[in-house]
Amino acid sequence: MSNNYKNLQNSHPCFGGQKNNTGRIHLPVSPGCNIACRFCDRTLNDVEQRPGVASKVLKPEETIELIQKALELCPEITVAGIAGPGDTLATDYALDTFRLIGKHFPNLIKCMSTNGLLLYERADEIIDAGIDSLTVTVNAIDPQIEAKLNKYIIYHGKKIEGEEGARILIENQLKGIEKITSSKTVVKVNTVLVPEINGAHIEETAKKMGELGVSIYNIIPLIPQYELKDCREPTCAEIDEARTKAGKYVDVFRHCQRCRADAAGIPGGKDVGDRIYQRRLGIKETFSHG
Ligand code: CLF
Ligand code: SF4
Repeated sequence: MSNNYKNLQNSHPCFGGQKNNTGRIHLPVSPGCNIACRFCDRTLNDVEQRPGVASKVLKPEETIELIQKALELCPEITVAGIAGPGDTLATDYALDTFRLIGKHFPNLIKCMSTNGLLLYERADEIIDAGIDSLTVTVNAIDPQIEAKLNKYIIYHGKKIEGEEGARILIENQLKGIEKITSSKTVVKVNTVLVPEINGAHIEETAKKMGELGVSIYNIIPLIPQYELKDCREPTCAEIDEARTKAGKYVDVFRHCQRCRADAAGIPGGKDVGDRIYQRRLGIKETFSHG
């Protein structure tokens, strides 16, 4: 186990640090996404508590004051995370924000989340920006299965649908993960569990992630919506079974709160989001962790 992962297990709420009551602030600086998950309803709003939902996209320089305020209201916050509302690598705003955070709050853990389409080609920038923890959402490693979860990708300006798009996405995710795990940045992988689609594929995915050096694996139950609105949400027993199977190959995170892209506070505990993001608006597109 790397030292960096060991440190995060005490200080990062999504890497084991939840036992120490640590918190995070999400900064919704990334507009627009470059893939089309079939369960993702990209609407910004202020009502729902789920990944990908955020209220208002911020400019990188606007985040500094907000972080300051969040730390005053919730000193337990140890992590500044960016998980949407769009993909963090589809634009430069997330990396620009992390560079600013590194200057202003050198002690905060920098946590970034991506769908991984551009991970391989941008891996060096992530490492150079000093990202401490990176989450990649990998919902399948088989293009046939992935195509049932993702409609298309927009790759270097080209829309590529179905299995062909899924194959490119998976290839870039796996190559990108391998590159990052060989650096100081600790990698977590998230998988959205859709029992009818990837339920029987979790073990194979987890095994691959273990082989690639991923530190921790998070299985997130589907929130049925958009094109997958008729799929059912996994039962507690199914989630538990998937986590147990995955646990044979890689550490498993079991406390995910399916946070919004503008969450602030202690996941599942103290919530200061409303006091930080006073203008939670219902506009435009969104994204996140998946
Ligand atoms: Fe945020 Fe995600 Fe970093 Fe955590 S959330 S960017 S890794 S600081 Fe955590 Fe929230 Fe689950 Fe995400 S509980 S949705 S896993
Ligand atoms: Fe993009 Fe995330 Fe939505 Fe998938 S879940 S389409 S990666 S915003």
